[in-house]
Amino acid sequence: MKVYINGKFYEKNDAKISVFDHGLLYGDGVFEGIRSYNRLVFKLKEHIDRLFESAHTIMLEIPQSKQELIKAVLLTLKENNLKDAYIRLIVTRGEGDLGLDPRKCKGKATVITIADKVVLYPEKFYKEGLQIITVPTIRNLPEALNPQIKSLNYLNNILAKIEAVNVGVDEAIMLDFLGYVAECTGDNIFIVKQNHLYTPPQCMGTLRGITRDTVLEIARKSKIPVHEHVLTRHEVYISDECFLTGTAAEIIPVVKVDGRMIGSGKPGKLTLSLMKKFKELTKKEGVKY
Ligand code: PXG
Repeated sequence: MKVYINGKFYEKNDAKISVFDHGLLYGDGVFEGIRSYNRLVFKLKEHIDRLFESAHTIMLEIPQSKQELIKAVLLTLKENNLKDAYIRLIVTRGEGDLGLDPRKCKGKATVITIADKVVLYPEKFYKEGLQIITVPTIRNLPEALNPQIKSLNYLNNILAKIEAVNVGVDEAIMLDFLGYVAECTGDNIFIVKQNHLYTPPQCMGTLRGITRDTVLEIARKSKIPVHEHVLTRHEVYISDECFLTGTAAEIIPVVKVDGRMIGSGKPGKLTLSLMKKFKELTKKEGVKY
């Protein structure tokens, strides 16, 4: 495997950055997770735009232009001869000293692109649905660390993941600071009630996921009424269908939440139809390499 670091390719074992990099010392940096399907990179522009937005807010100057980063992603995929891949784009503050002051990082930001194969969940869960729970750790407050910033500081979500894994569950619902459903640790959440689609609004401690936006777009085109609306756990429990969305997970049905069966306990009709439409879209849309 070849890894791109600051304009050069390195073999996996030689792909190294400094222990003084503030990405490691403080989680000071931003990232994106991107997917390609059959040599087409899905929603590449949207991911690059979001990376630059995250960087803008944390005042991190990305040394390459958007076009150059797009090139780096495509080149990494070609170098690794990957047809279907998961691409991790990472930009850290770069090498500094042991103080957290970003001004101590005198050089340029570190830009890393890794491309690999990924299977997040076994096929069984896509067919039978996932069981999830609500965990005690809440999503970051927007005024503390805004969830819109895809920063290298994912401890908030990792704590929630640990709480789920501790009781033998693979994914967790995180509530926002008011106790409403925000999202899962690496996925957005949707419910279906009487053929209407609901998902929490992005302002309440929820990442505006690119897969989330794609699903909303597909639903609107299919004339399914969609609502970006605050959701309580009760509304999730009594929903007809529930599913999660994310670049890595794509669309995955949920059949049990906090021990409550969702709908019939099987992946719902609308969920299955959105999964199918999403798959079709990934086959025809994207940047070729
Ligand atoms: N919510 C959170 C908190 C995320 O981190 C999503 C939703 C889905 O967004 P997209 O744009 O992908 O539809 C994410 C992003 C991984 C991994 O390796 C995945 C994400 C984040 C961190 C790691 O599985 N997903």
